Amino acid sequence: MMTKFTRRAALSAFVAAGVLAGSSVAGLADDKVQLRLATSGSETDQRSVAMRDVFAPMVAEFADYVPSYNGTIFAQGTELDAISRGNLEMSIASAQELAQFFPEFSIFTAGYVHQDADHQVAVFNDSLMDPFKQKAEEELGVKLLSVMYLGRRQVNLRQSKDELTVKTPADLAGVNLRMPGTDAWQFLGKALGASPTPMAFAEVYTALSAGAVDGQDNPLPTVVDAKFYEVTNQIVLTSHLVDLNYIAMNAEVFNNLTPEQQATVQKAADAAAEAGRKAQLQKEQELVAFLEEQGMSIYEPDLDAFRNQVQSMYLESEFAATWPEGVLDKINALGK
Ligand code: KDO
Repeated sequence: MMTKFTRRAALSAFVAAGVLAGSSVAGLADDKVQLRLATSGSETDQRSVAMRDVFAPMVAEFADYVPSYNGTIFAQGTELDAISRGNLEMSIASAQELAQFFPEFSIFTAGYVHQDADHQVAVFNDSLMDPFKQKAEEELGVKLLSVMYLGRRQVNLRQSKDELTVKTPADLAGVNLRMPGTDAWQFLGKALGASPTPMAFAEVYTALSAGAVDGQDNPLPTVVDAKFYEVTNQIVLTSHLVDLNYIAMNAEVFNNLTPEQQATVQKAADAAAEAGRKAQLQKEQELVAFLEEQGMSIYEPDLDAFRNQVQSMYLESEFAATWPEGVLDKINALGK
C-alpha cells in the first residue's frame, strides 16, 4: 500500500536515513506554534466555547490551540505568572489578577464602574487603556489582546428569600459570601456589606452544598453552567460588577510571529471575544426564566442603596489612590 506522502512520512524517512537529528526533526514534526490556554472556566462556558470554536480555527494554519479547563493545569490566579515565566502561552485573565501585580488595574474591578458589555469594549479600545496594556506587556510579558464579557455579577445565596430578603447592603451583614481570592475581590465582597471568604472557583459548588459558605457571586450564565442553582435558593440582582476578562498571551510568543500571523491572532481574539459576548448576553436574557423554573427566587434589591455604598467605599479606598488621575472620568465619559 502506497504510504500517503505526509509530513510524518517524510520525517520517518529522514530519520531512518539519519539525515535529520535533534531539533531539526522536531522543527519538521510540527512547525506550528503551540498556544496552551489555561482557564478556571469550564469547557462549556461561553468564553471557552468561543476560544475553541472561533479563535482556534482562525489561527490553525500556524498555531495549535491547546486549552485546559477548570484550573486543572494551573490553579485559578496562577496563570499570569505561568505566562510570564514562559510555562504557558495564554489565559482568560481578570483585571483582579492583574491588580495583584499592578494595583491601578483595580479601577476595572470596582463595582458599578463598567455599565455594560459595550462600555467594556469602548474602554478597552480607548487610549486610556494604553498605559495599562504597556505595563502588562513590558513588566509582566503579557499581551492583552481583547476584552471578554463575563457578565453582570449577582449575589447568589443558599438561604431562601423567606429566610433572608436582601434589599440593602445592611441585609448582607454577617453573610459569609465566597469571593475569589485576590484583594480586589475581597474588597468588593466587603463593599456589598457581606463577610467575604476567599475561595477558588473550583471549590465553590462543594462549599455551597456543604453550607461552608452562605453564597457566592457570579453572572447568571455561570450560576447555570456551574450548576450553583442546585445548591442555592435565591439570586439578588445587584449587578454589582459588569465583569470582564482579557484574552492574554505571552508577549514574546506574539512578537515572534510574523506580522501577518500577529494580525490574524488579533483578529481571531477580537472575533472570539465578540462571539462569546453575544452568547453570554443572550444567556443572561434567557436564564432568569430557567432559574425560576428551578425554584429560585430572583429579584432586584434597592439598587441605589447598593450603588451608593459600593461606589463610596471604592472612592475612599486605597484602591482609588492607585488610579491614574482622570482615568475614572474618561471611563465614565465613554458610558451612556
Ligand atoms: C470566580 O471565581 O467567581 C470567577 O468568576 C472570577 C473570574 O475572574 C474568572 O476567573 C471566573 O471565575 C472563571 O473564569 C470561571 O468562570
